[in-house]
Amino acid sequence: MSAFNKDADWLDWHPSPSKPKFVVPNGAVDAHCHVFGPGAEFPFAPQRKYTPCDASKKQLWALRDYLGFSRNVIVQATCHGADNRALVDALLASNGLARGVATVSEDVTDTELDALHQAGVRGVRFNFVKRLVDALPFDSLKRIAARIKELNWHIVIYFEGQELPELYDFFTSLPTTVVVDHMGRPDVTKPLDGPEFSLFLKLMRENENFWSKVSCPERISVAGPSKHYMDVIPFARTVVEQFSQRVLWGTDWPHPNMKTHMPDDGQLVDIIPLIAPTTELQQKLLISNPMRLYWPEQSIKS
Ligand code: 0GY
Repeated sequence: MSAFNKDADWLDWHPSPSKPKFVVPNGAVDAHCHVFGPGAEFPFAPQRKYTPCDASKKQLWALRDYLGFSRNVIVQATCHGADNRALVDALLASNGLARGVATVSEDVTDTELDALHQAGVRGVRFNFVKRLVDALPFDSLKRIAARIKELNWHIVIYFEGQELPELYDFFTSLPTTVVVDHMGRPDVTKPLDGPEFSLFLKLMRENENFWSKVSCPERISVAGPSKHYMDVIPFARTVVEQFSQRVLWGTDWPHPNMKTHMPDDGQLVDIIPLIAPTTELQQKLLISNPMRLYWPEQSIKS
C-alpha cells in the first residue's frame, strides 16, 4: 500500500508492453527513466505539482530486461523535489548498472554532493517546465553549475520549445556539458525548418557541449500511437543524423503526466531504427554516447 493517493487522472504505466521487433544491441542504455517512491518508503515532496503512482526500482529493472537493455540512467523527477533518496536507493541497488541525474538546491553541502557521486550520480537537472516546478533563479542555478562542474558532472535541462528564445543565453552560459531533454519538446505541427526548431538546431550546432535526448515521441506527437508517432520521426532523425556523437535515447518510463494515453514501451523501442537507421547510428545512440557520458571509465571510443 502506498502512503500517497495518485492523482485522479494519473495513468499507470503499460502493464504488458509488446516485445519490440527491433533487437536492442547488447549493452544498450535506457538514458531517461524515473523511479517514483514507493511513496511509503520514499515520500513525495511536499511542494510537488503532481502525485504519481509508485514505480519502483525492481519494476524498472524488469522493464530493462524485458526490452533488452543493459543499463539505466535514472533522472530525478520533480515529484521528489531535491530529496534524492529514492534515486540513490535505486542506484546503490543496481550493481553498477544504473547512474543518475539528481536535483539539488543551493544549500547542498560538499559532503552531500560527494555521497551522490559515490552512489552514481553524474549530473543535475534544471527544470524550466512551469507546470512541473517553480524554477530557481538563474543566479542560483549558475552557482550550482559552478559547483557540480568541479565534480565533472553535466546539467540536464528540461524546457518546452516556445521557451527557448528566452532561455537561450542562459543555457549557452552554462560551463558544463548540457543535455537537453526530449529535443527541447518541439511543436511538431510547425515545420522542421521553421524558426522554432531551427533555433534548437543552432543551439546544438554552435555549442559542442550540448547533447540532446531524442526521447518522448509520445509526449511530442500529435499523430499519436495509432500512427506510430510518425510526426516526431523527422525531427528526431534530423537530430540523430546531424549530431550523432551527442544524442541519447530513453523510454521515459513510467511516463509521468501522460494524460492522453499510456505508451507501449515496446512500440517506443521500435521507433529507434526509424530515427537511427544504421547500425552505426544505433551503436552511438544506445551505447557509445551514454557510456561516454555516464560510465566514462568503461567507455570504448567510437
Ligand atoms: C519527463 C517529463 C515530465 C516530468 C518530469 O520531473 C518530472 O516531473 O520529468 C513531464 O511531465 O513532462 O521528463 O519525464
